[in-house]
Amino acid sequence: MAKKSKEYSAEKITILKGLEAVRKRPAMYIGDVGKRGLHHLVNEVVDNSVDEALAGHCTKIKVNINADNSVSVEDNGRGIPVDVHKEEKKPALEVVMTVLHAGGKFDKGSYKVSGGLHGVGVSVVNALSEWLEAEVRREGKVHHQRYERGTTASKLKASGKAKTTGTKITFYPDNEIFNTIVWDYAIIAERLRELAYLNKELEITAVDSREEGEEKEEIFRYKGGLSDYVKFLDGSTNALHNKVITVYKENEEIPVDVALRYNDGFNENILSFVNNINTIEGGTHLSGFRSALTRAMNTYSSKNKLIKTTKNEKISLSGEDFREGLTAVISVKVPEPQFEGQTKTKLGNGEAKGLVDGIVYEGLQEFLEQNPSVGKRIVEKAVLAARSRAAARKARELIRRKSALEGGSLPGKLADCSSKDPEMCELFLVEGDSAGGSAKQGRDRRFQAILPLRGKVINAEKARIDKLLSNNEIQSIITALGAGFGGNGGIEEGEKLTGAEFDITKLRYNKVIIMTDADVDGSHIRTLLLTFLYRKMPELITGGKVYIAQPPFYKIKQGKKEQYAFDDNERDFIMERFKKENKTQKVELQRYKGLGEMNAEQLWSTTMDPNKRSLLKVSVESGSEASTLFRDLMGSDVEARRHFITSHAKFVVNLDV
Ligand code: 0RA
Repeated sequence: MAKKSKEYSAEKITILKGLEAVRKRPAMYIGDVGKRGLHHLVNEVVDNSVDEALAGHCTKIKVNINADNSVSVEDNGRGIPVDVHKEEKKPALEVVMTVLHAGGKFDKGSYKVSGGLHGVGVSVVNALSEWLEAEVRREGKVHHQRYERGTTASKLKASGKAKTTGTKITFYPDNEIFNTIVWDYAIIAERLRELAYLNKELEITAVDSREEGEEKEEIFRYKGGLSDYVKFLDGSTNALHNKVITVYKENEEIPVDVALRYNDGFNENILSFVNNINTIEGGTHLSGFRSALTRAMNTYSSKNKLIKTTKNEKISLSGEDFREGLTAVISVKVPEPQFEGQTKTKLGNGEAKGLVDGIVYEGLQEFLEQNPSVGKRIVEKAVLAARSRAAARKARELIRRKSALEGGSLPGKLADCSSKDPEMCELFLVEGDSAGGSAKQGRDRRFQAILPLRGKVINAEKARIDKLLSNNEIQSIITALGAGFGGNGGIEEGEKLTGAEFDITKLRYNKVIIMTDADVDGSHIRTLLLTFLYRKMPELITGGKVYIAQPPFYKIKQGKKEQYAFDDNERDFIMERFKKENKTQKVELQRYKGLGEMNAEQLWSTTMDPNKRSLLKVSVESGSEASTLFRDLMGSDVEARRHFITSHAKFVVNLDV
């Protein structure tokens, strides 16, 4: 009996072979079938050309969003081989395009990517395209082949004469697969810019030809590489020293490329990359960098006796102090990267830590010896940071004592939930006391906690840590969350745990939901909250714990019938329908300007009820985008802020909520 059922089930299992599997479960290969997955197609094709560049055979890549909404990626590499593949008895090009993972067979043994969603192969793009055309210039001829939904649609044809070599892939994303096939030029250009900074030999052109007469073209070429990248990231902040510090060295087949500079601000802005992929969650290369920085700076300052200790003040500089106002980019190339973590963007290779540490330590020492005045300025800044940290410690102690006085460790304004299981619980950060009141009444108190925020939230981009901590709203948020704050994603070996770092395992809620009015003030407060969370509790955002509530914009009413609309399209749609259903009765439209205009029941059913609401999840796709975004938004550069405000819609998109 048992045997029989086993046989039965074995028969039932269909093994999906090749590209059919990709079309059945696209998300497994590209993450999702929304906007993000769509744009991933372009990255995938571009990555192949970048690989060709890394192998030393390609200097130019051009990406064009064509008028017909297809995308072309063209390079001047050697061209994908077109000779007949022995095992498959088909042209190599056709194998690469139609066989899953066949790309690996051409492995050049160099820095290919094998983790995350990158490196799934161009055949995946082919499978998810209504059509794809490959054009290869090679061996004096132009070779051409067409595919449709992953299958071969024409034989490989050679025609004409080619004086140069290269590959051009043009594809049209499949409407049957994706929720949207509308390209966002900014998303594509941003990644291409990043790639150009990371590969200074490479010239990348981005073109948008969709609007006749309004074609856009940008050429990304940065001869300074990471050094230019640091200047870009710094924008108009005031540099502590003009020259960007750079370190470059290759040991044991792992090239390590680092650039850094200090500004007079208070934030740490370190981007790290492995094989051109932004390692948002960091990893061993980042740990190596940090520990080298702390060690090199401390060694330098004690060797040159730069710290004066008095009777009243003993100063010891920690890693955190040396990262205040630091902008840095770290790029390593690892032959076989292991990616770990929630989003597979954390480097796991143990050997990278010591390697990066050694190279960076040596490079920094050399720089400091040659530029003593810069070294002195950096140490002086770190001393100020250490002093402010000491002040922050006092402020923290004050918070602790204050909450003890108030009879518990939680803020008085917090209406906590009854469940003590963080996995189940959510915290709503609500703008204003009146909406806070409705939320408290309307919530499901078993698992929903409400923290009303009254005053303005302080701008974390412009305040030092001690100042931040003296802000009431910030204090309440930190105590309610219960996981501390500060630190920047981990402690280095040999660095002391001060008990002050953010520890996500202590978090009292699994979701932190920002609920603000749908007006200018509301979006300002939301941005301030996100800025604070991004700067002081980044793991909360990278860990996918932060959400934005979406209250409705409109209520449409006809007699007793009422329905809510979350955007203008939906409003029009509902109004049309109501008018059709009942031609005589008046349709009333109410626009909600604030959460306060809803009563408790309405707020619950439209915005808080997990079965009905829709939340936007805040995530950070590209570290550089996020930090320049927050800098422009919250920093003191008025021009940048004006620019940001005029393109405000992009914000939500960028955060990929
Ligand atoms: C493997 C071998 C050779 C070229 C390529 C891969 C190649 C792949 C892509 C993908 C996009 N652009 C590309 N350019 C080149 C050729 C090896 C040889 O000529 O000896």
